[in-house]
Amino acid sequence: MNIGITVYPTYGGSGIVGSELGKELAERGHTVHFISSSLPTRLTKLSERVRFHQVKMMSYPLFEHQPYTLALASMMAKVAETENLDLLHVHYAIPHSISAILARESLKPNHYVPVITTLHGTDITLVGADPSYLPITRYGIAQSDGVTAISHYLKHETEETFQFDDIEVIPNFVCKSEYARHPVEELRASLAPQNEPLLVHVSTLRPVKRPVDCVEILARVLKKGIKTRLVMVGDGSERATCEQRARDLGIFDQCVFVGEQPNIVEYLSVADVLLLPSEQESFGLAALEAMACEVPVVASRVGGVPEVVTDGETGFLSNVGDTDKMAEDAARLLSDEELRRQMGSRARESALARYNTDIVIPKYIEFYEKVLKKKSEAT
Ligand code: GMT
Repeated sequence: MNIGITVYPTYGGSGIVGSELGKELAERGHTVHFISSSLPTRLTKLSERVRFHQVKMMSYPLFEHQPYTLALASMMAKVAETENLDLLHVHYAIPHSISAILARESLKPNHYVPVITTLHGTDITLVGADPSYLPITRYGIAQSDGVTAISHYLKHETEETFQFDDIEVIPNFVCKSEYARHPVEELRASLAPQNEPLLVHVSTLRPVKRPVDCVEILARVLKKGIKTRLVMVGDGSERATCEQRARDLGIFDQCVFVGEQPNIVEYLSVADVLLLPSEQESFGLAALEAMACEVPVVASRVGGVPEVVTDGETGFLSNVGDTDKMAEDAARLLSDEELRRQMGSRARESALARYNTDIVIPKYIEFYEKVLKKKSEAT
């Protein structure tokens, strides 16, 4: 198949999922055309089967805001026509579905390019549900030729908010060879000079991830007499607040803020516990990636997280903001190596049994075929 994929190139899990999906599809013999404002961060290698088409935007004094949705639609239509795309698959509904629908309609009746939308989370629960975007998000979903959601939770939320239920749940995935714990002694020595156990948090450090809770958890674990350090991977608006809170609590020296990192697996390979205290999480890709690297997860019981992390088996779940309980769980894991090892190995087992690429990528291919078949039968 000839597949067009659009993602947010620089920010968040939906871009990672779309990019990794493209790479996996190319490995299975499909040709993937990424259509985006810049090269998606995980897309380091382009090839004959993985191509990139940059959306260009003309600036004009009249435009207070540049109309990216339209520029994206134009590029999608151009690529669909010149590369004879079989379908357009967009990740995150706003505004990608709308652009794709415009592109599809602009090419009719010469070429019908079906639009598949994958819902990732805040495109439904936060941004899409806001009155300023709700009607157009509903339109984008309803007019798509196929819709998938990354968790049962998100499917349910979409049904509730948009009264739309024709949604296939296709979860996020990990590649078992890429996401595996491997020895990274040098990194461990630099992050834990006295061989302290490490709490690790990986996110875009936005308010919805509640990264400040990680600092609160660290303070409570230290109070219990467990020497540990906190590694914060990623960057975002809350970084300064986290740093300030750590200074206020007098534990700044026990924190390492490493910013955005290209090789997350290395940081997961040194982690003893992953902290994910999010306010909202439709899936929790960071939890899945940690689990694949044998890291037990201490997370909030929100959204799709309980579908990924089994409380008491592969990690521990708590109510949002309950940093006392999260600290208790983290301390329990840090002070019991056998428990940590058992939970870590169960975590990898559980991640690979349900979310390995060999299981999930074929689901996307089957879904594409189903949508294409439905369209060809209708014409
Ligand atoms: O967090 C967002 O605002 C959007 C999105 C993203 O691009 O990171 O996150 C969602 O998609 C991820 C990948 O499918 C999921 O793992 C996250 O749980 C989900 N975030 C939320 O629902 C807050």
